[in-house]
Amino acid sequence: MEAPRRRLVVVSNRVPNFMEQEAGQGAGARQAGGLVSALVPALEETGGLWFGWSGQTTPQRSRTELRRWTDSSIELCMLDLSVEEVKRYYFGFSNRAIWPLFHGFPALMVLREEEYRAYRRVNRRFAEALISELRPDDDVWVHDYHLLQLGVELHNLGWEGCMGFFLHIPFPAPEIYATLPWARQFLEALLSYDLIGFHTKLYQKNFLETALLELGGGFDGTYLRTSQGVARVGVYPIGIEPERFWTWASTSEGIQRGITLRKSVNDRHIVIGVDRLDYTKGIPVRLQAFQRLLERFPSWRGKVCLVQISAPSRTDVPEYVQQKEQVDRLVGNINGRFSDHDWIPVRYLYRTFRQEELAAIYRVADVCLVTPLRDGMNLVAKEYIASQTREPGVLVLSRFCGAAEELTEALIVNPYDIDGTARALKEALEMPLRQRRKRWEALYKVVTTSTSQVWRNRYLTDLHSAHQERELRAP
Ligand code: ADQ
Repeated sequence: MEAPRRRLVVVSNRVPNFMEQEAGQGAGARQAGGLVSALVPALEETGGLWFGWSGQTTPQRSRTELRRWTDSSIELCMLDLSVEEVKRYYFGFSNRAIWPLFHGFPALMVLREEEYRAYRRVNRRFAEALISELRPDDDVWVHDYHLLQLGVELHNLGWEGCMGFFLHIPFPAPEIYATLPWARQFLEALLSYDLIGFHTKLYQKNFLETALLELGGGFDGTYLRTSQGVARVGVYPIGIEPERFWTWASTSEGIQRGITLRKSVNDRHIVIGVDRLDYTKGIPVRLQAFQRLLERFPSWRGKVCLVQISAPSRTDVPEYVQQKEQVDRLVGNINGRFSDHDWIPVRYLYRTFRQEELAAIYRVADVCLVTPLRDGMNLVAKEYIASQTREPGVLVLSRFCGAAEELTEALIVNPYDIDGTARALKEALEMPLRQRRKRWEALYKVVTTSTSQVWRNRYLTDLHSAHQERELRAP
């Protein structure tokens, strides 16, 4: 069903880097991430606005002057943050408190009151800067964990229009969430949105259980009603634009790139891993599982290469520095132990690729090994499936990512179980074509049905009806 055409205002921590790409600085950089390609078509349809941090910093907090960039259909509107704000709100509270907590790693959570206060202040600054840009019939769609409190701040400034929130990361189980000292404030803040969206039923269930425990009230299957407010709560698994990946992988350039990669490993089997270098993505356990394959099944020695592509991420955060050191060490150990004069088992590329390049690499990979310890959705799994042909490879997928709720025909593994993952990897490498094709056809159907377009249209349709309901209920 097509959503009605009102102006869409997307708010996220960062705006897409269209300006850099336009200036040619984006050469070699990622052109469009999952979120950008999911939302840009909707913004283009309605002449939309994307609002967020510019990525620029000022030495001190200064008067907010918005930066603007526009093309024929999309407007970017950005604010700068001070060095201190970025340190406390972004690297601090967002990425060292909420990120580990929501991914179920409370022991990695670094809690500092001044960082929480900075988080609140920056959410307020976003609201103050955004409110003057809004028109009464805009649809405001706020994205992700950096801006959980933006809705309540907009509300305090008098915004009564349509406003939804989507969480791209998991929502943790109630007993884990309860370790956050400001647990209640965040729940109350979320209730100012008309619609709260999650990737999976599990995250929705975790949120509802938490909210009902903490705030009381009830859920009727659509609306959560508590003494603190009412919000619609729903499940919207994000998808990709599958035809883009298929097309990229099929261009002559893509095919050539695939041939070059295959030749470079002397036609050996290729296992691919692609992620941001993040401790939630399970890169060390993936390397260990690959090592276990070589240990336990020696006939695979010399016959398979793991190509691990890791995009640098949050390199200023200590946990990410440690993760990189661990990955570097593991790659070195495996290669030192198993390499032969004509074979290096792990090829490790620590950089960003363009999505066209990734599509070509996905196409020639015999196995895609996706092993997050916890991941909101994981788009790489869907991109891999979209890039395959009638001679498809096999997806080995962690049960702890959102994608596992939909991609049930993948070989599902518990990434903590290194032996089990190594066995699944062997099974994937040895799977006969008929079985690969059967699994892939089922997965391809999911990926081409549950696309990014379906995701945003379903979300926006529900957002409108949630807002209309709220208006009807208003005194
Ligand atoms: P991410 O944690 O960034 O997103 P993911 O869903 O895997 O994770 O998306 C990563 C995107 O970056 C993919 O489009 C992938 O192609 C791209 N990418 C990864 N490594 C790359 C590299 N080396 N070079 C270039 N591109 C690379 C968050 C949540 C996820 C959720 C998404 C969308 O953490 O769980 O799926 O948002 O909601």
